[in-house]
Amino acid sequence: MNSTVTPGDTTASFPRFPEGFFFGAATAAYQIEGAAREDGRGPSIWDTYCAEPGRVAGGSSGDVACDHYHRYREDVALLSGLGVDSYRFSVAWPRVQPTGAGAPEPRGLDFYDRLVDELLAAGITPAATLYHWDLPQALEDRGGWRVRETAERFAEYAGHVAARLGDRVPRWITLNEPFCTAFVGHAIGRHAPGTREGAAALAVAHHLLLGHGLATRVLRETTDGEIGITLNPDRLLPATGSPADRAATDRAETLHNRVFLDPLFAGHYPDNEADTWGGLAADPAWRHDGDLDVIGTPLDFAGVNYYRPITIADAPHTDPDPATRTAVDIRATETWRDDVRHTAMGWPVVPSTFTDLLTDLTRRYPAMPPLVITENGSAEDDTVAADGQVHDTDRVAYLHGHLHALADALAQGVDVRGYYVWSLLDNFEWAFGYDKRFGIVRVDYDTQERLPKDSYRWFRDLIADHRGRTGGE
Ligand code: IFM
Repeated sequence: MNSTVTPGDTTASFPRFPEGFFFGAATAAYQIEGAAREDGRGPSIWDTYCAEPGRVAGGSSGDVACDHYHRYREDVALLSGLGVDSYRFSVAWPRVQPTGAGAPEPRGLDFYDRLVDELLAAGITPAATLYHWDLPQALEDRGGWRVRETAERFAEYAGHVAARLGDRVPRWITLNEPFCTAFVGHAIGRHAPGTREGAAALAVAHHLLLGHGLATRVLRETTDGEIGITLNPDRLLPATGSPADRAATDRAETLHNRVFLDPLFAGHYPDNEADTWGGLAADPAWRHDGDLDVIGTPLDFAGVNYYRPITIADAPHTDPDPATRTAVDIRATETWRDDVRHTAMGWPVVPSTFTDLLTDLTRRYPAMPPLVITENGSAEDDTVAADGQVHDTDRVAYLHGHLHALADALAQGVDVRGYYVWSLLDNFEWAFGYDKRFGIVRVDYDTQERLPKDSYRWFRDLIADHRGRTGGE
């Protein structure tokens, strides 16, 4: 199958997907909703983080974002025009429980109720993510994900959302990318809460998994919908064939992937922890008997977010600069590659690594449920051309390459049920603020005008082509 496309070539042949394969678009609450202080929403750790000088590019925040809270009908109409089978959104915990505990705020649930009904009326299957990083600040003040109690609160929150939406939402995702919460949030410090805490980051990873398992059990009792978790497993490649770089890649594999995949889908913790963490996890008091059973509660699908490969080299010395040092030092570093294009995020574009990741996951975790690609896409330096349109040829080429790579994985026997593009809209890209645009629809943040890009039309045509041949989801 042809996996290459030259930039600008939007007519190259579409990849083929099996009957029943579904297509969607994804977003997340804090990145698009705005309305940060409306209808009883409580503060989240991202509100706090954004308010701290120097944390987010341009000093921006999700206070207004894409104003989706008020414009969701327009956004559902865009989804409808795209022809997607499904829309993946996230529910903001601080809208549902402003302090992360206690009775739900009905106005918060009402918003998701309206959104779900709007989607269903448009013939679009809602897929709800329960946690896409916006922890209620009140829970952070009580220890956040460092403490077991937050896992229990998360399960209660899941129950409230499922009680209201469970009759109409057939696809549920507990967590989005726990790697980012645990390590980008608590070891690198580039996401909220923005700390560098060493062992606490490992406790966070564990409590996230525990919360996922507890929430899965509550969802099972409350809804008939499919339940999964979204991870961002990385395709890690050693910079050279040297034993040192290979060993560094093994450690990175544990940090990025195995810390989540092994407990979820193999029933144990990684067997190379001592080598990876050094003394950090010598006494993991946060692990209790029976936790692995909860974490391994069977799922209907595993969500995979994939963007780029990471090249790893051995880095034997701890970074002496406290400003850049991470609190979990696995003696490995990411290296730049000169041989490929990079997106506006500086991420290398190598679609074949997507195929490799998926085939490798299936081989290493035979007990893994079917996969759903819950995010894939690229940030590009889009401009509005003289004709008033956004001709985002690089994004089209990226999507084309990655969808062909996905089709290649399917052809090799990997069971993938659907694909969500990231993202429907340009939005708040966390510490990068509004500088990075991932949308297939441009958002003018001054006017809130939505402008579909060439990639929107390309994806729309791909979906129509698929449906024309197979009938769709
Ligand atoms: O914008 C994020 C999203 O919130 C989680 N996955 C990666 C995307 C791009 O960085």
